[in-house]
Amino acid sequence: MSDAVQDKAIARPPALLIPRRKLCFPEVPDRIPYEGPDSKNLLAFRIYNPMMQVGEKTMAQHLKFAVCYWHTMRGTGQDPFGPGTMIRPWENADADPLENAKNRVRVFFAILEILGVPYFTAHDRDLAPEGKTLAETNANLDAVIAVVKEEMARTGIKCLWFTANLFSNPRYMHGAATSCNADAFAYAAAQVKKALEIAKELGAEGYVFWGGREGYQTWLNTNMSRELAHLAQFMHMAVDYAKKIDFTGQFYFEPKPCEPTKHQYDFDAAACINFLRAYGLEKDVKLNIETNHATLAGHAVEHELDYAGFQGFLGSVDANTGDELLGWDTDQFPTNVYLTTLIMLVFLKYGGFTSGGVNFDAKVRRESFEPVDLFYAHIGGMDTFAKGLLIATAIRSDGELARMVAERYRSWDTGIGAAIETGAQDFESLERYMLEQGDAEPNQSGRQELFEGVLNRYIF
Ligand code: XUL
Ligand code: CO
Repeated sequence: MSDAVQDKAIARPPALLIPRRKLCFPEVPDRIPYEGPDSKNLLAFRIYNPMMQVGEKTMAQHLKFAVCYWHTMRGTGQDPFGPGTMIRPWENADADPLENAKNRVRVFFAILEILGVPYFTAHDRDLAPEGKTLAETNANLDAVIAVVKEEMARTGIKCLWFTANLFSNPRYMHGAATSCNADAFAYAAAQVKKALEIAKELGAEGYVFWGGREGYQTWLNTNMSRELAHLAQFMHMAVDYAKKIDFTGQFYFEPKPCEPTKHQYDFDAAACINFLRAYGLEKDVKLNIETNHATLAGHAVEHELDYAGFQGFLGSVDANTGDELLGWDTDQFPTNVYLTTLIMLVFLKYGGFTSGGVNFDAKVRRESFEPVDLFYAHIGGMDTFAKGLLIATAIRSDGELARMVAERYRSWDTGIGAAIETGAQDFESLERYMLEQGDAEPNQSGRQELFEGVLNRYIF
Protein backbone atom coordinates (compact mmCIF):
# COMPACT_ATOMS: atom_id res chain seq x y z
CA MET A 1 0.00 0.00 0.00
CA SER A 2 1.26 3.49 -0.75
CA ASP A 3 2.31 5.52 2.28
CA ALA A 4 -0.23 8.23 1.50
CA VAL A 5 -3.16 5.81 1.65
CA GLN A 6 -1.84 4.12 4.77
CA ASP A 7 -1.29 7.45 6.54
CA LYS A 8 -4.78 8.62 5.80
CA ALA A 9 -6.30 5.30 6.75
CA ILE A 10 -4.59 5.44 10.12
CA ALA A 11 -5.01 9.16 10.78
CA ARG A 12 -8.65 9.04 9.66
CA PRO A 13 -9.89 11.92 7.58
CA PRO A 14 -11.76 14.83 9.18
CA ALA A 15 -15.25 14.19 10.55
CA LEU A 16 -17.04 15.71 7.59
CA LEU A 17 -14.99 14.28 4.84
CA ILE A 18 -14.87 15.67 1.37
CA PRO A 19 -13.86 13.49 -1.54
CA ARG A 20 -10.53 15.09 -2.15
CA ARG A 21 -9.31 12.97 -4.96
CA LYS A 22 -5.68 13.24 -4.03
CA LEU A 23 -6.50 12.09 -0.53
CA CYS A 24 -8.57 9.10 -1.55
CA PHE A 25 -6.75 8.08 -4.72
CA PRO A 26 -3.24 9.51 -4.64
CA GLU A 27 -1.97 7.32 -7.50
CA VAL A 28 -4.91 7.94 -9.81
CA PRO A 29 -5.11 10.76 -12.38
CA ASP A 30 -8.12 13.12 -12.41
CA ARG A 31 -9.35 11.39 -15.52
CA ILE A 32 -8.32 7.98 -16.82
CA PRO A 33 -6.91 8.74 -20.27
CA TYR A 34 -7.18 6.68 -23.43
CA GLU A 35 -3.61 5.85 -24.42
CA GLY A 36 -4.12 3.21 -27.10
CA PRO A 37 -3.15 -0.47 -27.42
CA ASP A 38 0.61 0.10 -26.98
CA SER A 39 0.27 1.72 -23.59
CA LYS A 40 1.71 -0.14 -20.63
CA ASN A 41 -0.07 2.13 -18.18
CA LEU A 42 -2.74 0.17 -16.30
CA LEU A 43 -4.34 3.39 -15.10
CA ALA A 44 -5.15 4.23 -18.72
CA PHE A 45 -7.51 2.70 -21.26
CA ARG A 46 -5.85 0.77 -24.03
CA ILE A 47 -9.03 -0.01 -25.96
CA TYR A 48 -11.93 1.94 -24.46
CA ASN A 49 -12.03 5.21 -26.33
CA PRO A 50 -15.47 6.63 -25.50
CA MET A 51 -15.72 8.94 -28.50
CA MET A 52 -14.51 6.39 -31.05
CA GLN A 53 -17.11 5.73 -33.70
CA VAL A 54 -18.06 2.04 -33.98
CA GLY A 55 -20.66 1.64 -36.70
CA GLU A 56 -23.43 4.10 -36.04
CA LYS A 57 -22.67 4.83 -32.42
CA THR A 58 -19.71 5.84 -30.30
CA MET A 59 -18.12 3.26 -28.05
CA ALA A 60 -19.64 5.00 -25.03
CA GLN A 61 -23.11 4.86 -26.57
CA HIS A 62 -22.75 1.18 -27.43
CA LEU A 63 -21.50 0.06 -24.03
CA LYS A 64 -23.40 2.30 -21.60
CA PHE A 65 -21.14 1.38 -18.68
CA ALA A 66 -22.45 1.56 -15.14
CA VAL A 67 -20.66 1.16 -11.80
CA CYS A 68 -22.68 -0.41 -9.01
CA TYR A 69 -22.82 1.21 -5.60
CA TRP A 70 -23.14 -1.98 -3.57
CA HIS A 71 -19.83 -3.62 -4.42
CA THR A 72 -17.80 -0.50 -5.12
CA MET A 73 -18.82 1.54 -2.10
CA ARG A 74 -20.23 -1.00 0.35
CA GLY A 75 -18.08 -4.05 -0.33
CA THR A 76 -15.91 -4.54 2.71
CA GLY A 77 -14.19 -7.75 1.69
CA GLN A 78 -15.94 -9.63 4.47
CA ASP A 79 -16.39 -13.36 3.82
CA PRO A 80 -17.76 -16.23 5.94
CA PHE A 81 -14.30 -16.80 7.40
CA GLY A 82 -13.23 -13.30 8.25
CA PRO A 83 -14.03 -9.62 8.49
CA GLY A 84 -13.64 -6.85 5.96
CA THR A 85 -10.22 -5.94 4.65
CA MET A 86 -10.84 -2.88 2.48
CA ILE A 87 -9.00 0.34 3.18
CA ARG A 88 -11.42 3.12 2.31
CA PRO A 89 -9.97 6.41 3.54
CA TRP A 90 -13.26 8.22 3.07
CA GLU A 91 -15.13 6.00 5.54
CA ASN A 92 -15.37 7.42 9.02
CA ALA A 93 -16.84 5.13 11.64
CA ASP A 94 -16.80 7.96 14.19
CA ALA A 95 -18.83 10.36 12.07
CA ASP A 96 -22.60 10.58 12.06
CA PRO A 97 -23.68 7.62 9.86
CA LEU A 98 -25.86 9.84 7.71
CA GLU A 99 -23.05 12.34 7.11
CA ASN A 100 -20.74 9.44 6.32
CA ALA A 101 -23.33 8.11 3.87
CA LYS A 102 -23.63 11.47 2.13
CA ASN A 103 -19.91 11.83 1.86
CA ARG A 104 -19.64 8.32 0.44
CA VAL A 105 -21.94 9.38 -2.39
CA ARG A 106 -19.59 12.24 -3.24
CA VAL A 107 -16.65 9.84 -3.34
CA PHE A 108 -18.65 7.49 -5.56
CA PHE A 109 -19.32 10.19 -8.10
CA ALA A 110 -15.66 11.19 -8.02
CA ILE A 111 -14.78 7.58 -8.92
CA LEU A 112 -17.24 7.62 -11.81
CA GLU A 113 -15.90 10.95 -13.05
CA ILE A 114 -12.33 9.68 -12.93
CA LEU A 115 -13.34 6.56 -14.86
CA GLY A 116 -15.52 8.53 -17.26
CA VAL A 117 -18.42 6.16 -16.65
CA PRO A 118 -21.81 7.61 -17.62
CA TYR A 119 -24.13 5.55 -15.36
CA PHE A 120 -24.52 4.06 -11.91
CA THR A 121 -26.81 1.49 -10.29
CA ALA A 122 -27.82 1.24 -6.63
CA HIS A 123 -30.07 -0.39 -4.07
CA ASP A 124 -31.91 1.89 -1.66
CA ARG A 125 -30.18 0.41 1.40
CA ASP A 126 -26.70 0.76 -0.11
CA LEU A 127 -27.13 4.48 0.02
CA ALA A 128 -28.53 5.28 3.45
CA PRO A 129 -28.65 3.58 6.85
CA GLU A 130 -31.92 2.13 8.07
CA GLY A 131 -33.63 3.92 10.95
CA LYS A 132 -35.75 2.49 13.74
CA THR A 133 -38.98 2.82 11.75
CA LEU A 134 -39.91 2.90 8.09
CA ALA A 135 -40.53 6.66 8.39
CA GLU A 136 -37.04 7.23 9.82
CA THR A 137 -35.50 5.01 7.15
CA ASN A 138 -37.28 6.94 4.41
CA ALA A 139 -36.09 10.24 5.87
CA ASN A 140 -32.49 8.98 5.89
CA LEU A 141 -32.86 7.91 2.29
CA ASP A 142 -34.30 11.28 1.27
CA ALA A 143 -31.33 13.06 2.85
CA VAL A 144 -28.83 10.96 0.89
CA ILE A 145 -30.83 11.04 -2.35
CA ALA A 146 -30.61 14.84 -2.19
CA VAL A 147 -26.83 14.47 -2.43
CA VAL A 148 -27.15 11.90 -5.22
CA LYS A 149 -29.24 14.41 -7.15
CA GLU A 150 -26.72 17.18 -6.55
CA GLU A 151 -23.92 14.96 -7.79
CA MET A 152 -25.92 13.83 -10.83
CA ALA A 153 -26.61 17.44 -11.74
CA ARG A 154 -22.97 18.42 -11.19
CA THR A 155 -21.51 15.57 -13.25
CA GLY A 156 -24.23 14.63 -15.77
CA ILE A 157 -23.91 11.00 -14.63
CA LYS A 158 -27.20 9.09 -14.88
CA CYS A 159 -28.89 6.18 -13.14
CA LEU A 160 -29.07 3.08 -15.36
CA TRP A 161 -31.39 1.36 -12.90
CA PHE A 162 -32.42 1.55 -9.31
CA THR A 163 -33.55 -1.26 -7.03
CA ALA A 164 -34.55 -2.09 -3.47
CA ASN A 165 -32.66 -4.38 -1.14
CA LEU A 166 -35.34 -6.88 -0.07
CA PHE A 167 -32.95 -9.47 1.30
CA SER A 168 -30.48 -8.16 3.92
CA ASN A 169 -32.75 -7.14 6.78
CA PRO A 170 -33.75 -10.12 8.99
CA ARG A 171 -37.42 -9.30 8.34
CA TYR A 172 -36.82 -10.80 4.89
CA MET A 173 -35.37 -14.09 6.13
CA HIS A 174 -38.19 -16.03 4.38
CA GLY A 175 -38.16 -13.74 1.34
CA ALA A 176 -40.06 -10.51 0.74
CA ALA A 177 -42.90 -10.93 -1.76
CA THR A 178 -42.78 -14.71 -1.21
CA SER A 179 -42.52 -14.60 2.57
CA CYS A 180 -44.84 -16.66 4.75
CA ASN A 181 -45.19 -13.46 6.77
CA ALA A 182 -47.71 -11.04 5.21
CA ASP A 183 -46.17 -8.13 7.13
CA ALA A 184 -42.86 -8.73 5.38
CA PHE A 185 -44.73 -8.49 2.05
CA ALA A 186 -46.36 -5.26 3.18
CA TYR A 187 -43.05 -3.77 4.30
CA ALA A 188 -41.46 -4.74 0.98
CA ALA A 189 -44.33 -3.09 -0.88
CA ALA A 190 -43.80 0.13 1.05
CA GLN A 191 -40.07 -0.10 0.39
CA VAL A 192 -40.47 -0.62 -3.36
CA LYS A 193 -43.06 2.18 -3.54
CA LYS A 194 -40.43 4.51 -2.11
CA ALA A 195 -37.72 3.08 -4.39
CA LEU A 196 -39.92 3.72 -7.44
CA GLU A 197 -40.50 7.30 -6.33
CA ILE A 198 -36.74 7.71 -6.07
CA ALA A 199 -36.21 6.06 -9.45
CA LYS A 200 -38.63 8.56 -10.92
CA GLU A 201 -36.95 11.48 -9.12
CA LEU A 202 -33.52 10.42 -10.38
CA GLY A 203 -34.76 9.81 -13.91
CA ALA A 204 -33.55 6.19 -13.67
CA GLU A 205 -33.73 4.36 -16.98
CA GLY A 206 -34.77 1.14 -15.30
CA TYR A 207 -35.78 -0.70 -12.15
CA VAL A 208 -34.52 -4.21 -11.28
CA PHE A 209 -36.21 -7.01 -9.38
CA TRP A 210 -33.63 -9.48 -8.27
CA GLY A 211 -35.16 -12.34 -6.32
CA GLY A 212 -33.08 -11.90 -3.20
CA ARG A 213 -34.58 -14.55 -0.96
CA GLU A 214 -37.57 -15.20 -3.24
CA GLY A 215 -37.22 -18.95 -3.15
CA TYR A 216 -37.07 -21.65 -0.51
CA GLN A 217 -34.82 -24.04 1.35
CA THR A 218 -37.15 -27.02 1.81
CA TRP A 219 -40.28 -28.15 0.01
CA LEU A 220 -41.58 -29.53 3.30
CA ASN A 221 -42.45 -26.09 4.71
CA THR A 222 -43.30 -24.35 1.42
CA ASN A 223 -46.50 -23.54 -0.43
CA MET A 224 -44.95 -22.86 -3.80
CA SER A 225 -48.05 -21.90 -5.75
CA ARG A 226 -49.10 -19.41 -3.06
CA GLU A 227 -45.62 -17.86 -2.94
CA LEU A 228 -45.43 -17.46 -6.72
CA ALA A 229 -48.90 -15.92 -6.87
CA HIS A 230 -47.75 -13.41 -4.23
CA LEU A 231 -44.61 -12.60 -6.19
CA ALA A 232 -46.72 -11.92 -9.27
CA GLN A 233 -49.12 -9.74 -7.28
CA PHE A 234 -46.16 -7.81 -5.93
CA MET A 235 -44.70 -7.19 -9.37
CA HIS A 236 -48.09 -6.13 -10.72
CA MET A 237 -48.43 -3.66 -7.85
CA ALA A 238 -45.00 -2.24 -8.77
CA VAL A 239 -45.91 -1.93 -12.45
CA ASP A 240 -49.24 -0.28 -11.53
CA TYR A 241 -47.62 2.17 -9.15
CA ALA A 242 -44.97 3.07 -11.73
CA LYS A 243 -47.75 3.92 -14.15
CA LYS A 244 -49.54 5.94 -11.50
CA ILE A 245 -46.51 8.11 -10.76
CA ASP A 246 -45.42 8.15 -14.41
CA PHE A 247 -42.14 6.34 -13.88
CA THR A 248 -41.37 5.27 -17.43
CA GLY A 249 -38.15 3.32 -16.82
CA GLN A 250 -37.90 -0.29 -17.96
CA PHE A 251 -38.56 -3.02 -15.38
CA TYR A 252 -36.15 -5.94 -15.32
CA PHE A 253 -36.20 -9.33 -13.63
CA GLU A 254 -32.70 -10.70 -12.85
CA PRO A 255 -32.34 -14.51 -12.98
CA LYS A 256 -30.23 -16.36 -10.42
CA PRO A 257 -30.56 -20.08 -9.62
CA CYS A 258 -29.36 -20.24 -6.03
CA GLU A 259 -27.62 -18.20 -3.32
CA PRO A 260 -29.03 -17.34 -0.91
CA THR A 261 -31.83 -19.92 -1.14
CA LYS A 262 -31.53 -23.40 -2.58
CA HIS A 263 -34.44 -22.98 -5.03
CA GLN A 264 -34.72 -19.45 -6.37
CA TYR A 265 -37.92 -18.81 -8.35
CA ASP A 266 -35.97 -16.70 -10.86
CA PHE A 267 -33.64 -19.65 -11.66
CA ASP A 268 -32.68 -18.70 -15.22
CA ALA A 269 -33.99 -16.81 -18.25
CA ALA A 270 -36.40 -19.62 -19.13
CA ALA A 271 -37.90 -19.76 -15.61
CA CYS A 272 -38.21 -15.96 -15.48
CA ILE A 273 -39.85 -15.70 -18.89
CA ASN A 274 -42.26 -18.47 -18.02
CA PHE A 275 -43.15 -16.71 -14.77
CA LEU A 276 -43.66 -13.36 -16.50
CA ARG A 277 -45.88 -14.90 -19.16
CA ALA A 278 -47.83 -17.11 -16.76
CA TYR A 279 -48.76 -14.11 -14.62
CA GLY A 280 -49.32 -11.52 -17.37
CA LEU A 281 -46.19 -9.45 -16.80
CA GLU A 282 -44.52 -10.07 -20.16
CA LYS A 283 -45.32 -6.65 -21.59
CA ASP A 284 -43.85 -4.75 -18.69
CA VAL A 285 -40.74 -6.64 -17.61
CA LYS A 286 -37.57 -7.61 -19.47
CA LEU A 287 -34.52 -9.45 -18.12
CA ASN A 288 -31.27 -8.27 -16.59
CA ILE A 289 -28.87 -11.13 -17.27
CA GLU A 290 -25.78 -11.62 -15.10
CA THR A 291 -22.86 -13.72 -16.33
CA ASN A 292 -22.07 -15.41 -13.02
CA HIS A 293 -25.74 -16.19 -12.44
CA ALA A 294 -25.94 -17.81 -15.88
CA THR A 295 -22.99 -20.05 -15.10
CA LEU A 296 -24.43 -20.97 -11.69
CA ALA A 297 -27.53 -22.13 -13.59
CA GLY A 298 -25.34 -24.30 -15.80
CA HIS A 299 -25.65 -22.01 -18.82
CA ALA A 300 -23.27 -19.89 -20.82
CA VAL A 301 -24.24 -16.23 -20.62
CA GLU A 302 -24.67 -16.04 -24.42
CA HIS A 303 -27.29 -18.77 -24.11
CA GLU A 304 -29.21 -16.79 -21.51
CA LEU A 305 -28.96 -13.55 -23.50
CA ASP A 306 -30.07 -15.09 -26.76
CA TYR A 307 -32.85 -17.09 -25.11
CA ALA A 308 -34.17 -13.79 -23.75
CA GLY A 309 -33.36 -11.93 -26.97
CA PHE A 310 -35.31 -13.91 -29.52
CA GLN A 311 -38.42 -13.68 -27.33
CA GLY A 312 -38.14 -9.94 -26.84
CA PHE A 313 -37.00 -10.03 -23.20
CA LEU A 314 -33.40 -8.84 -23.61
CA GLY A 315 -32.85 -5.82 -21.40
CA SER A 316 -29.57 -5.25 -19.63
CA VAL A 317 -26.48 -7.11 -18.49
CA ASP A 318 -24.77 -7.37 -15.11
CA ALA A 319 -21.19 -7.76 -16.20
CA ASN A 320 -18.96 -10.00 -14.17
CA THR A 321 -17.58 -13.51 -14.24
CA GLY A 322 -17.31 -16.50 -11.95
CA ASP A 323 -14.23 -18.56 -11.26
CA GLU A 324 -14.03 -21.81 -13.17
CA LEU A 325 -12.81 -23.64 -10.09
CA LEU A 326 -15.28 -22.18 -7.59
CA GLY A 327 -18.96 -23.00 -7.69
CA TRP A 328 -20.38 -19.80 -6.27
CA ASP A 329 -21.18 -16.23 -7.19
CA THR A 330 -17.68 -14.75 -7.02
CA ASP A 331 -18.69 -11.60 -8.96
CA GLN A 332 -15.26 -11.04 -10.46
CA PHE A 333 -14.48 -8.36 -13.01
CA PRO A 334 -14.59 -9.68 -16.57
CA THR A 335 -11.18 -10.01 -18.20
CA ASN A 336 -11.94 -12.63 -20.83
CA VAL A 337 -12.31 -11.34 -24.37
CA TYR A 338 -14.15 -14.46 -25.53
CA LEU A 339 -16.80 -13.76 -22.94
CA THR A 340 -17.26 -10.09 -23.82
CA THR A 341 -17.18 -10.80 -27.56
CA LEU A 342 -20.03 -13.29 -27.23
CA ILE A 343 -22.04 -10.94 -25.00
CA MET A 344 -21.64 -8.10 -27.48
CA LEU A 345 -22.41 -10.38 -30.42
CA VAL A 346 -25.78 -11.20 -28.86
CA PHE A 347 -26.59 -7.59 -28.00
CA LEU A 348 -25.62 -6.35 -31.48
CA LYS A 349 -27.77 -9.08 -32.98
CA TYR A 350 -30.79 -7.53 -31.24
CA GLY A 351 -29.86 -3.94 -32.09
CA GLY A 352 -27.72 -3.07 -29.05
CA PHE A 353 -28.77 -1.64 -25.71
CA THR A 354 -31.82 0.54 -25.49
CA SER A 355 -32.81 1.06 -21.85
CA GLY A 356 -30.08 -1.31 -20.61
CA GLY A 357 -26.31 -1.19 -20.43
CA VAL A 358 -23.20 -2.92 -19.10
CA ASN A 359 -23.41 -2.72 -15.33
CA PHE A 360 -20.33 -3.95 -13.46
CA ASP A 361 -21.98 -6.06 -10.78
CA ALA A 362 -18.46 -7.05 -9.80
CA LYS A 363 -16.21 -6.70 -6.80
CA VAL A 364 -12.49 -6.59 -6.19
CA ARG A 365 -11.02 -9.57 -4.37
CA ARG A 366 -10.76 -9.49 -0.60
CA GLU A 367 -7.00 -9.33 -0.96
CA SER A 368 -7.19 -6.31 -3.31
CA PHE A 369 -7.88 -3.91 -0.50
CA GLU A 370 -6.51 -0.57 -1.69
CA PRO A 371 -8.69 2.08 -3.36
CA VAL A 372 -6.52 1.99 -6.48
CA ASP A 373 -7.63 -1.63 -7.05
CA LEU A 374 -11.13 -0.33 -7.81
CA PHE A 375 -9.62 1.47 -10.77
CA TYR A 376 -7.53 -1.42 -12.07
CA ALA A 377 -10.68 -3.53 -11.86
CA HIS A 378 -13.05 -1.21 -13.71
CA ILE A 379 -10.50 -0.15 -16.31
CA GLY A 380 -9.74 -3.80 -17.04
CA GLY A 381 -13.43 -4.64 -17.35
CA MET A 382 -14.14 -1.65 -19.57
CA ASP A 383 -11.21 -2.42 -21.88
CA THR A 384 -12.29 -6.06 -22.10
CA PHE A 385 -15.82 -5.04 -23.10
CA ALA A 386 -14.52 -2.45 -25.56
CA LYS A 387 -12.39 -5.14 -27.19
CA GLY A 388 -15.39 -7.48 -27.26
CA LEU A 389 -17.44 -4.75 -28.93
CA LEU A 390 -14.79 -4.20 -31.61
CA ILE A 391 -14.41 -7.90 -32.33
CA ALA A 392 -18.16 -8.49 -32.39
CA THR A 393 -18.62 -5.54 -34.75
CA ALA A 394 -15.96 -6.92 -37.11
CA ILE A 395 -17.54 -10.38 -37.02
CA ARG A 396 -20.92 -8.95 -37.85
CA SER A 397 -19.74 -6.67 -40.61
CA ASP A 398 -17.85 -9.51 -42.35
CA GLY A 399 -20.92 -11.70 -41.99
CA GLU A 400 -18.87 -14.90 -42.32
CA LEU A 401 -20.03 -16.55 -39.09
CA ALA A 402 -23.63 -15.61 -39.85
CA ARG A 403 -23.29 -17.14 -43.32
CA MET A 404 -21.83 -20.31 -41.82
CA VAL A 405 -24.77 -20.60 -39.41
CA ALA A 406 -27.25 -19.95 -42.24
CA GLU A 407 -25.52 -22.61 -44.33
CA ARG A 408 -25.96 -25.11 -41.49
CA TYR A 409 -29.74 -24.68 -41.74
CA ARG A 410 -29.89 -24.67 -45.55
CA SER A 411 -32.15 -27.78 -45.61
CA TRP A 412 -34.89 -25.54 -44.21
CA ASP A 413 -34.65 -22.99 -47.03
CA THR A 414 -36.12 -25.08 -49.84
CA GLY A 415 -37.93 -28.37 -50.42
CA ILE A 416 -39.40 -30.22 -47.48
CA GLY A 417 -37.82 -27.88 -44.88
CA ALA A 418 -39.42 -24.78 -46.35
CA ALA A 419 -42.71 -26.63 -46.66
CA ILE A 420 -42.63 -27.58 -42.96
CA GLU A 421 -41.79 -24.04 -41.88
CA THR A 422 -44.70 -22.57 -43.82
CA GLY A 423 -47.05 -25.00 -42.11
CA ALA A 424 -47.87 -26.91 -45.29
CA GLN A 425 -46.93 -30.31 -43.87
CA ASP A 426 -48.31 -32.62 -41.20
CA PHE A 427 -47.38 -36.00 -39.72
CA GLU A 428 -49.12 -37.91 -42.49
CA SER A 429 -47.48 -36.00 -45.35
CA LEU A 430 -44.10 -36.27 -43.63
CA GLU A 431 -44.56 -40.00 -43.22
CA ARG A 432 -45.31 -40.29 -46.96
CA TYR A 433 -42.21 -38.21 -47.72
CA MET A 434 -39.97 -40.32 -45.52
CA LEU A 435 -41.33 -43.62 -46.78
CA GLU A 436 -40.27 -42.42 -50.23
CA GLN A 437 -36.88 -41.10 -49.07
CA GLY A 438 -36.06 -44.20 -47.03
CA ASP A 439 -33.95 -42.39 -44.35
CA ALA A 440 -32.57 -39.03 -43.19
CA GLU A 441 -28.92 -38.89 -44.14
CA PRO A 442 -26.49 -37.15 -41.71
CA ASN A 443 -25.31 -34.80 -44.46
CA GLN A 444 -23.83 -31.92 -42.44
CA SER A 445 -20.86 -31.75 -40.11
CA GLY A 446 -21.38 -29.48 -37.10
CA ARG A 447 -17.96 -27.95 -37.82
CA GLN A 448 -17.58 -26.75 -34.24
CA GLU A 449 -13.80 -26.61 -34.59
CA LEU A 450 -14.12 -24.58 -37.78
CA PHE A 451 -16.51 -22.14 -36.06
CA GLU A 452 -14.08 -21.84 -33.15
CA GLY A 453 -11.22 -21.26 -35.57
CA VAL A 454 -13.09 -18.48 -37.34
CA LEU A 455 -13.89 -16.83 -34.00
CA ASN A 456 -10.23 -17.11 -33.01
CA ARG A 457 -9.16 -15.43 -36.23
CA TYR A 458 -11.01 -12.32 -35.08
CA ILE A 459 -9.69 -12.58 -31.55
CA PHE A 460 -5.98 -13.03 -32.31
C1 XUL B 1 -27.09 -10.54 -6.51
C2 XUL B 1 -27.19 -9.54 -7.57
C3 XUL B 1 -27.83 -8.29 -7.19
C4 XUL B 1 -28.66 -7.64 -8.23
C5 XUL B 1 -29.37 -6.40 -7.78
O1 XUL B 1 -26.44 -11.69 -6.86
O2 XUL B 1 -26.71 -9.75 -8.67
O3 XUL B 1 -26.86 -7.43 -6.74
O4 XUL B 1 -27.91 -7.32 -9.37
O5 XUL B 1 -30.14 -6.62 -6.64
CO1 CO C 1 -26.65 -8.61 -10.45
